[in-house]
Amino acid sequence: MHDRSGRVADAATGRADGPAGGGSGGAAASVDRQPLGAGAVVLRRFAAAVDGVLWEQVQRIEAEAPFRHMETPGGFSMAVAMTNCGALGWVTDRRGYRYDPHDPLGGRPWPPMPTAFWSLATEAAAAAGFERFEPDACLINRYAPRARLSLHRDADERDFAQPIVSVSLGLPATFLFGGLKRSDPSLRVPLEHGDVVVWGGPARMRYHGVLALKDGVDPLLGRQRINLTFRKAG
Ligand code: MD3
Ligand code: FE
Repeated sequence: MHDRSGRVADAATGRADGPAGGGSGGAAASVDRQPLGAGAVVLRRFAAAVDGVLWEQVQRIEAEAPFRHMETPGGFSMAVAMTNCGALGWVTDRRGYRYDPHDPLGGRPWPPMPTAFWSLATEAAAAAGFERFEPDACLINRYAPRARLSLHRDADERDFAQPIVSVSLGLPATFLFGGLKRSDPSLRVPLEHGDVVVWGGPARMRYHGVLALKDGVDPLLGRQRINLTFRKAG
């Protein structure tokens, strides 16, 4: 499989070029591809080479659009703190879940999606076989120790044929990958700093969540986990 920059993903060896190795010349770092059932693939450490830029950009975004604990329609405060960048941002409040072009805190547009975010997300999608992914929303989740995300589906986007790309930074987490029904058993998947997962096709509507974060200290991010999820929402 080739993308525009001529990078190659080798289905036989299960190795693909990482984002730092794209383009002409230069030694391409490779990353592991681990299929997670139909439609989902873990690209181990795919974002590790650009972690410094990603973390720097998260802090820039946070200065403009701070992390906040949003309220669910049922009146609970989410354990995970969230912000967004890109044309659309995912929000929840007493009125429900939706994508909004404006940050409800202050009413301004969400910060633009940094080019480093866009490149990483589209390269990861291409490595998983989605060549035309054009994300317009990036939800940024921040987990402090003990924060968890209960089992849910992502169903507020317009086109479920579009994949979702997720990037894990900081402390490791255990991801729960369920089935199409809430009661289906779930697979436990460890996700570490730099891991990227592409969820598409039959995996797109599966229930998923994150177990309570274990305390620890990440060398770059400290006592937290950040997850970037890229979506084509509009
Ligand atoms: C599987 N975030 O923001 S990313 C979310 O680690 C969310 O913060 C988790 O679930 C996190 O909605 C998990 C992985 C993920 C994202 C979307 C999916 C897995 C998915 C959509 C469908 C299936
Ligand atoms: Fe989700």
